[in-house]
Amino acid sequence: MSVEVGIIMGSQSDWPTMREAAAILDALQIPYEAKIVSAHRTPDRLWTYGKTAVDRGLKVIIAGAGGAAHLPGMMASKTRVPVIGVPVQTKALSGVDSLYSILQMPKGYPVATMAIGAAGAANAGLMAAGILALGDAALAARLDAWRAALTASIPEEPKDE
Ligand code: RP5
Repeated sequence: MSVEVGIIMGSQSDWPTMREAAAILDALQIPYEAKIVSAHRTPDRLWTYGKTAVDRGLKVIIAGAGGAAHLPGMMASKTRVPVIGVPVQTKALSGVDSLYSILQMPKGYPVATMAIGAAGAANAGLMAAGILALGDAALAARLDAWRAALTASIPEEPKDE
């Protein structure tokens, strides 16, 4: 079976964040590919990735970038495969720049935008899992179990640490 989830990011420096999405996919036994695809530094790579996404069987693309984070939006403009955007935290503006760049898409080209940073990347993995689980009962069961385990791990009362 072909890989159904693509994780793309603008730079190697985004990987520590985007690896959180990969960790979720690993935990749920969802195959994925991870690629560096920069809207500004490798625009031809972005173009080809978007142009071939449907034919290659991708069902969800998770795209993370920081700063002038045009990667998720440009990918959404190039393919109808759903794009989940992850705003990577930046030094200069703490990722608010990334968030606004990804979130404020014009009508017609949506990007499902997550929270800034590691939590957003993990949630992108879970969102991708939820989408794929709509048509995959075994994955749905694994996702339900993952969620139940998280709930079970939360204590009822706080303790001194
Ligand atoms: C963006 O610029 C990347 O997504 C990254 O978050 C940011 C900084 O990239 P590097 O200068 O670390 O390669 O394109």
